[in-house]
Amino acid sequence: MIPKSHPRYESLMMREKISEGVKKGLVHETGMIAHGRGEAFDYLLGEKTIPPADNAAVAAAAYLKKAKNAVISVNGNAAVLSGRECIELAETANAKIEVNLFHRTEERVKKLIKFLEEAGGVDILGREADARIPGLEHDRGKCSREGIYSADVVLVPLEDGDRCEALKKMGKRVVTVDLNPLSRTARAADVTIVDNVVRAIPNITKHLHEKHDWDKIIQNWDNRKCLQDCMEYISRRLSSFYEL
Ligand code: PTJ
Repeated sequence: MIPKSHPRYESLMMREKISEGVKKGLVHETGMIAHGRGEAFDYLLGEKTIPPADNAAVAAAAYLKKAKNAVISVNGNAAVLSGRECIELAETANAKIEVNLFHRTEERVKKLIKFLEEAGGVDILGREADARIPGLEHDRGKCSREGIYSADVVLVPLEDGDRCEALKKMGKRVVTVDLNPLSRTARAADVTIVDNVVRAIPNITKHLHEKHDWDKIIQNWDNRKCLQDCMEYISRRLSSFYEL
């Protein structure tokens, strides 16, 4: 048991959740590697929501607010780290949730749907897999016609670059949460929140409750500039590290 007083309590608890998730068959084993990469980038950010990531969370809220059929795509890592928060976001944004996996097995889809239902989710999509994302081979292209296939806005936390690009080619607006500002997903998405899912998802929900000129936010949104701001933040933080 990790004591709450441990200086790295939050980070260690996330590791525990991922590790438990693997044991329960919710998280794919490579999810641990993905998490480790994320952790390294989180360390560079100072494990907090940096200002450009907060701006991106407002832009994400704007896209969700204006969507006609928004879908939150949940994979193994996102479910165990922020399943409850994804459900709250879906309720606030009037969005659907679809379990959609990179390493898809029917068994893991079923387990994850059950996990999300136990956390309070209703009508979770993903089991049916009655449509395909064009251009993606094998099972990772499978999706729900009622969900991702027909969505206009898709929120895909911790996504792989290929799928993000394929969703863009389908004409969708893609919002992602990725701690790595250099990733292909980060660069291909319309809105990239360079933050940990555990902070980013509730942050979008918080912003959805605020009053904003949503159209203007979308009109003025520049994702490349946001990624550049994230890189500059990290560079400034690193170059002044021993002066702090
Ligand atoms: O559950 P599945 O089968 O859908 O598989 C999920 C993983 C994550 C294994 C799969 O999508 C994958 O391999 O993803 P990648 O290509 O490793 O990309 C994951 C990205 O998410 C990387 O850029 C990580 O830096 C980032 N990341 C990892 N943990 C977090 C994160 N971003 C935000 N919050 C995190 N906690």
